[in-house]
Amino acid sequence: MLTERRKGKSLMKVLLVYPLHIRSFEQPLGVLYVSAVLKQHGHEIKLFKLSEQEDWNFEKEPSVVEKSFLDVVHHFNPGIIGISLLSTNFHRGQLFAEWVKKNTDIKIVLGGAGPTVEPEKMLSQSKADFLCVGEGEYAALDLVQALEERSDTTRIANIWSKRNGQILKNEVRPLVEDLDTIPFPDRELIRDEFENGNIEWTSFISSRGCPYQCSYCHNPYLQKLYRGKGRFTRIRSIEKIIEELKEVKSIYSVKRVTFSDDTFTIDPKRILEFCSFYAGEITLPFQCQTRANHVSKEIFRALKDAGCQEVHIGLEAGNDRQRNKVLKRDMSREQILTAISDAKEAGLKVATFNIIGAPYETEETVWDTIHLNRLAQPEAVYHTIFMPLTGSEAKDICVKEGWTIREINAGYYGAVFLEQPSISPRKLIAYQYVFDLYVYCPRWLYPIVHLLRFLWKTAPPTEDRRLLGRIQRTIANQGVNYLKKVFYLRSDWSYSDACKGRKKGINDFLHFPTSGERG
Ligand code: B12
Ligand code: SF4
Repeated sequence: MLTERRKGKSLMKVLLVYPLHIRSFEQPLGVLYVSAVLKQHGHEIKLFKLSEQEDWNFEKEPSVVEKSFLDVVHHFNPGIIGISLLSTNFHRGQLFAEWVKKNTDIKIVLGGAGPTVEPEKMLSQSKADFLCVGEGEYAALDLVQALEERSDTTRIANIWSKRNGQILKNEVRPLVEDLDTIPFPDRELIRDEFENGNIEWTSFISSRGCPYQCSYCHNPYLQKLYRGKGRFTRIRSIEKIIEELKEVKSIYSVKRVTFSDDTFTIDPKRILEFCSFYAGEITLPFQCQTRANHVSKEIFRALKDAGCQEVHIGLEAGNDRQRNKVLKRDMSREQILTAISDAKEAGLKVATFNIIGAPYETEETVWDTIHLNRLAQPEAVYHTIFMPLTGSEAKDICVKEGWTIREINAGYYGAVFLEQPSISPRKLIAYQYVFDLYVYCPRWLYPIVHLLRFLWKTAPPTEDRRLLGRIQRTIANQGVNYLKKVFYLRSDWSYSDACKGRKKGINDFLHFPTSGERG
């Protein structure tokens, strides 16, 4: 039976799918917010997510996930299945939808950052019936209720649908103006993750909508999508955030807190006030991310006094042209260096975010990024490979230039999705491999790091099991792991999942281009 009647209310069972493993440092709040609103209106929700093992092996053994997923579908018997996707895991969304439709005629809706920027592609190239563009809480509610009442589902704001092979589109509804009106994310769906100790850093979000224009990010796309639909940057009240923190702290075992806001210090006055409340009432260590032009010594001191341990700051590119003209970061080297030194002076650990392989990147500009990090000496450097995400201006540049863009079906650790003439995929992968060694090793060790980079650049793909290739990869791996151990011992860092991967062997992260593509 798809729907039940309870306390006079008609309930629909909704199975939400998160096609990844819940990470210990950041949880998928979007899907938990959707659940909270549906539950508030009486619907019954279950979450299907992957175990760490299933996530690692997904590409090799999807049938294992298929079986456990279909078991849940048969037992729970939902009226609709909602799949939360980023652009990177659309292929997983396609599989889940296929598994459902192979066995049942349950309706499927896709939602999340991926479907928001690529609705046409994701709806037409999957077996889903509906797709939610943008904020999903109330759109999902309207869809579920329309299905339940068997009323028209084709005119719901944000919801696109498919009928006879045609895609029926709808505009987005105004943004939720007062974020305080949305119930707290439904963390009951991931209670097991708290109980089994997987969640190291519990995620919260205190604002939505970043006002900046970075060319590689989806925010400028959202700004256009929501033009005329309300204030884009919205901030929750301090009272509500503190109330949520207290509630979560009282229910689950919370060790540390992550604020998933794009720019946590977007409103400097509010953040100072927030810090004083947090220090008095919450007293849990936390981390956040911000921009170098939205901080000051005073803010860093306040963050530190409130219990902040780490701040993540976007450095992104050392070369001024790359940073400001291509990536549109709108900030100077001086701003970045000052922010990092102020944060360190306040006693905070700093991690920088860096992108390599953005449009027009060359070896020289990669070195500019290494040098700026060497100057700044943050405690950690996250160095990811550029992804030409649909909806971003940076992807438009790549398309205009006629460069080859590959289907994005993995994260940006070791996978290259853009081929441009100024730097080859192999070179990029090799730079990413040793990037932090260049930042942290003394210069006299550079010849060894260059050698390791060369070995990695020319290493055969992992599938190549010939002895020589294996030896080459092993030397590169052992060398890099050894130097990282000596110069990059930051095991208590929040992005420990990435570090765990490093310990396992960097090969696990790499998607090698074929040998013909070497630079
Ligand atoms: C926390 C986070 C993560 C977490 C959790 C991911 C998640 N699904 O939430 C982790 C660590 C796993 C993660 C990983 C990555 N991330 Co991330 N991440 C974020 C971050 C900072 C916050 C997400 C969040 O909580 N947002 C707040 C909630 C309220 O918004 P939301 O998630 O979009 O959800 C709303 C709607 O999308 C919708 N919705 C969401 N799910 C569903 C489901 C249904 C059924 C419906 C109807 C609606 C719906 O309703 C929600 C409520 O309004 C965002 C930036 C941001 N501000 O969103 C980036 C972001 C989502 N990440 C991004 C990227 C690129 C990545 C990585 C690829 C990076 C990498 N490592 O390579 C990986 C992906 C790894 C992989 N294997 O696929 C991009 C995605 C762009 C895109 N086009 O897909 C973002 C938008 C950052 C950016 N500015 O570019 N990330
Ligand atoms: S500051 Fe960060 S979240 Fe904001 S537009 Fe730039 S990259 Fe996106």
